[in-house]
Amino acid sequence: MSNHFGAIIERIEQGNRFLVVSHVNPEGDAIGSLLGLTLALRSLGKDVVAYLEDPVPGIFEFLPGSETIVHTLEGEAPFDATFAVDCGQMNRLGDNFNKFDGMGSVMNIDHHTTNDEFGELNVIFPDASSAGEMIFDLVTEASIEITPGIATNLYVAIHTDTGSFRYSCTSEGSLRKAGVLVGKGADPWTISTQVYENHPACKYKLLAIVLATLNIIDVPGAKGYKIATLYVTDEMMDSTGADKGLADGFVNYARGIEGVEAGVLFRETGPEEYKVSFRSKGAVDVADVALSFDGGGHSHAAGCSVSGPLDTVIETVVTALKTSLAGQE
Ligand SMILES: [Mn+2]
Repeated sequence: MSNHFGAIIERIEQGNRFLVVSHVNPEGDAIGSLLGLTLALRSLGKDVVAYLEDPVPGIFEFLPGSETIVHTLEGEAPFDATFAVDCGQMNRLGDNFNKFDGMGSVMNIDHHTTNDEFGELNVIFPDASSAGEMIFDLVTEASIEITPGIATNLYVAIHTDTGSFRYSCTSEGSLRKAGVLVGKGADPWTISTQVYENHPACKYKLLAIVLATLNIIDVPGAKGYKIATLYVTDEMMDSTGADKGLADGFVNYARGIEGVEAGVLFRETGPEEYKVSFRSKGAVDVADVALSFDGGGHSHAAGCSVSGPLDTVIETVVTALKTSLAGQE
């Protein structure tokens, strides 16, 4: 057994009261890793608070332990240590969290290539498909028994971050670990029906409008690369009654088109403020492009925020992508 988590396991043994946190706009890996680690620490008799600044999306409310997640830390200090999972930068843990005093030393467990090592201890594996895989390794290394609750959370973390074992980050290890988790009580079909067959109707109404914004752009050069863009405005959200998180996966429709190397989704987040999500098939490292706009992520999936009128934002981002893709010629 490898020994990547030795220093963190030592802190677990020494401490008693822990805080576990993950990023704003939490998705499957953030919540599954947070809860997997929380339940594992609680199984050791530790006193653990699980915190997310933002609400848990409805499709993840079935996850064991989800009902114990808190969204305020008032009166909770102090902690012996805080575990940040699936989070590349401290500020992504949320403004309120960053104002919190009493978090103790920060243990940073993450798989984003753009992680800035904000913790006192940092275990960063960019090759891991998900933070969930890393929590699996931590739990295994610490000889903590994987209960059905832990298994369900870590399976969801791995399953969602690998795009149901389709993305380039899917490895022998991720499949093997998922298999172990199924053996420990994670039920693939129950989980799939909860996560993938359980969308609110307004999501499909929104998708229909968003797909109508599809624009496919040729990148000059011999390889014939294409970029596809989609956008979502507040007005589209309002007219369909959808809330902001529902559009997050739509960017994959842009990448899924024949000949398209990079898909981009622009989502209005404020007056002249857009969240930009990138997906690449591999010819362009979108983490690099996102980083040039102060964002981050992975080579095939990344994000950032850009201010300005929508047309200008799209043009600026597409130009950066074109430049990057032209450099691959
Ligand atoms: Mn992740």
